Amino acid sequence: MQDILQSLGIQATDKPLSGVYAGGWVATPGGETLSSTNPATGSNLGRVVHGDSADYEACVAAAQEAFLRWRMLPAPQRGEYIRLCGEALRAKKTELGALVTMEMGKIRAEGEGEVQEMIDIADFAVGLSRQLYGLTMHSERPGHRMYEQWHPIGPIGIISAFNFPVAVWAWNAFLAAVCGDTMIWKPSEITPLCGIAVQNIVNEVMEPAGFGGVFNLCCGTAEPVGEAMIADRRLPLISATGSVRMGKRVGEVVGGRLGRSLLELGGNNALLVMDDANLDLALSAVLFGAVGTAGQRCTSTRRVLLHKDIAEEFTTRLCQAYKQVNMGDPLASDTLMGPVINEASVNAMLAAVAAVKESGGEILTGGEQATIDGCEGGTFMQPTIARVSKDFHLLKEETFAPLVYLVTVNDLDDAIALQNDVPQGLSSAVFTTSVQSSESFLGHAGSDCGIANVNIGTSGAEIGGAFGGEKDTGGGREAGSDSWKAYMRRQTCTINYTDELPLAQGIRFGPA
Ligand code: UN1
Repeated sequence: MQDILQSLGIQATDKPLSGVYAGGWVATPGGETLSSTNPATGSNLGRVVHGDSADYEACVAAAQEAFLRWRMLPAPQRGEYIRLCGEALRAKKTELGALVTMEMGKIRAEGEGEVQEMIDIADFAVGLSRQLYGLTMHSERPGHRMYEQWHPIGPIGIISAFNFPVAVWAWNAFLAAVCGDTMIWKPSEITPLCGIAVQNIVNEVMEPAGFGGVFNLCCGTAEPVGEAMIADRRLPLISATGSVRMGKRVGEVVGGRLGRSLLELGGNNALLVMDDANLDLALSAVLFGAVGTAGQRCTSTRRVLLHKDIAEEFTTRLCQAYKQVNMGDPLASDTLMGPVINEASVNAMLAAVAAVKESGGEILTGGEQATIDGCEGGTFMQPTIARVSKDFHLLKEETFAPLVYLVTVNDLDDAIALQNDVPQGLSSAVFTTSVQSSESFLGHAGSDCGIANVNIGTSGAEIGGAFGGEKDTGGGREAGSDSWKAYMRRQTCTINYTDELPLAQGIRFGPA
């Protein structure tokens, strides 16, 4: 473990680490010192000193200064730096993946998968750096040309969550960087070491070129860091990932200053299994979607809506599959599910399990806290299947844990209505071999989510598509497609190359 930390520039000393990078590491930040804990063992991975208001100001100053130079580089040259960041990540994929596992608790394959997602978005951003296209329009006036162009928007703020402690930063940071923005990152206070390690990796590329201030880091809690960021008019865009409660606060404060926010909040993702589905596929998808990352993805499968004709068979097979799930130390190669992040998550899940029982629902498997040999201090919850009725109140809430609800439905319309009848709108999936059913699910009266899949689970999206959701999920789109537009400002330009000054709409103005 010490080797891994050391290779990521995290020295094993008694001295706490600086959690603030403002164009250079701040030797002694002024905020509190917090420990980072391994959720699988309860052991302390290291201590990190948070930023205070003065450190935050230093980050803004660094980002502002770097912005003036960075925005003047041609975008493909900015892309070249991001290509090198992708290369640096490739060289550290195993180590950074292992740190994600140690600090967040997801298994090795998923930790490395997360770093792969960073590499993928770096590659995407490199290509994008030559494709920041604007449109041209035909002017209604003779001798006039009209077009739109995209400019860097300024230093931006990125607030990320514990469950994807490195990838979600990269989705934002690498796109923003090729777009010409600089940034300040506030990682989750639960996963500061991942933030420090990523900062060290990109520093290898950016510092020698004098561009250290493009990516800045300010570890901290809502006060003083998060609240300062969202209220700060110098940051025209705040991209935030996390709970609906947090997102509402960000949206309110950023909206109050007419800034732009990009919100990626909670999901409550349903997977529909129709009577004509390939049940083997559906089974694997539910397993990965509900058990993967111990149910702590915003895209995790929370509700499985089963057509009445296959409900019993599918339920039996799913329960059997759950019994095979090897829960344990996420660093071990044969583990399929690690711990949940902390005691609060354990308690939230136990409360949901109790509510299932109270409502007359059944816990078909799991439902309890678990102790793992060699990981006695860890926060483990058994992967759990609950069978509930359509009106169970927690079907409308996101419990961020390995708990999936099974509900029986009559037909596709019934399933679509139930799936949409929640406040959240992130991801959704239908398993069917019928064109009518899949097209209905994808049609205007189908899924109301930002992501709608057919014969693919709710989680594990590729970076090439726009990622995000509707309703309480916040409406933002990150990663692929044209999500880059959020990180730039659009300018419409009209050029007159005649000696006349005709007005639009044919208006004549002036002395007759
Ligand atoms: C998240 O949980 O915040 O689609 C992001 C997925 C991953 C990203 C999840 N690519 O499951």
